[in-house]
Amino acid sequence: MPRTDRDDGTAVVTRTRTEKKVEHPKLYRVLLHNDDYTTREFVVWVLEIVFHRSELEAVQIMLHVHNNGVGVAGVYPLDVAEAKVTRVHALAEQNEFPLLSTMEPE
Ligand code: TYC
Repeated sequence: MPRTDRDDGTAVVTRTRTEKKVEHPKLYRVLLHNDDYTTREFVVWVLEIVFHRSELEAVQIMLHVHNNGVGVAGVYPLDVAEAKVTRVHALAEQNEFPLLSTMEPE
């Protein structure tokens, strides 16, 4: 650290900031939407497999979506969130359910 000694015996020490502030990647909420056709069991399974939720969390999130129309499955950086939405749609299509997933900035 640069140091300037003064004649009076005191000194000034200056520090330059070398590190940038930590950058927080923008996060996105991945949402599940309610519908009348997808089974509760399938939504719980998707929450366990795609979003790594415990069975209890998965049931709670599924019921929240069922009762409120929409709910948060998880919060992720952009690329991860996009991959989850794509995976939900692929699994829904394979199983012939209309389950909808979208994302929004946190
Ligand atoms: N409403 C569906 C039913 O009663 C269950 C459901 C819950 C569907 C959540 C989609 O994202 C969803 N079978």
